[in-house]
Amino acid sequence: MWTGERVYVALGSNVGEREGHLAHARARLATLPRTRLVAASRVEQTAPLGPVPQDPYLNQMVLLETGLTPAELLRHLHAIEAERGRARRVRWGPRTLDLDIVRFGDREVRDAELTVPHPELAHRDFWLREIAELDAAAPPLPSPHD
Ligand code: A4P
Ligand code: MG
Repeated sequence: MWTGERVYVALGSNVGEREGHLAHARARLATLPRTRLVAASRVEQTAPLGPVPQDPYLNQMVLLETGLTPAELLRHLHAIEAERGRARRVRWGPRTLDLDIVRFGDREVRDAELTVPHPELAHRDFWLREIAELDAAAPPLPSPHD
């Protein structure tokens, strides 16, 4: 029986071939070790958030089930970002591909590399919409406490 945890990963792009960057990310996430891509939300265009003037984003959320640890998944996400030429220059600045771990099962992680759930979760309407869409497509199993 599959025992992976449900993980929500946010995809964002506002530089270059935005659709292509998202498609690359989906394909790579689907082939990570011990990982299954369960569902993907619609892609939506969103106005840039934050202090840096920049072009609109394409955003999407995918639902994974994975046996990777949060730190292992983060390493893979950074590798996938690098494949699309992601350069880390300005925080919250324009990027070819950004991959964020929004939720990882029920875990709470707070270390130098990773904060989970993602601190912006409550402030991004499009993430909340996308999560609802994924949960409708693949309803979570009832927890043992329900
Ligand atoms: N990190 C910590 N927690 C996490 C996590 N939950 N998931 C660390 C992924 N990474 C996490 O990230 C810097 C470091 O954050 C990573 O090395 C990792 O160790 P980064 O991607 O280099 O920097 P960033 O993306 O500029 O910063 P941050 O805080 O991740 O910002 P966000 O939340 O990604 O926001 N507007 C629209 N419309 N749509 C967007 O998607 N995104 C941003 C960036 C700004 N404006 C946007 C959007
Ligand atoms: Mg990021």
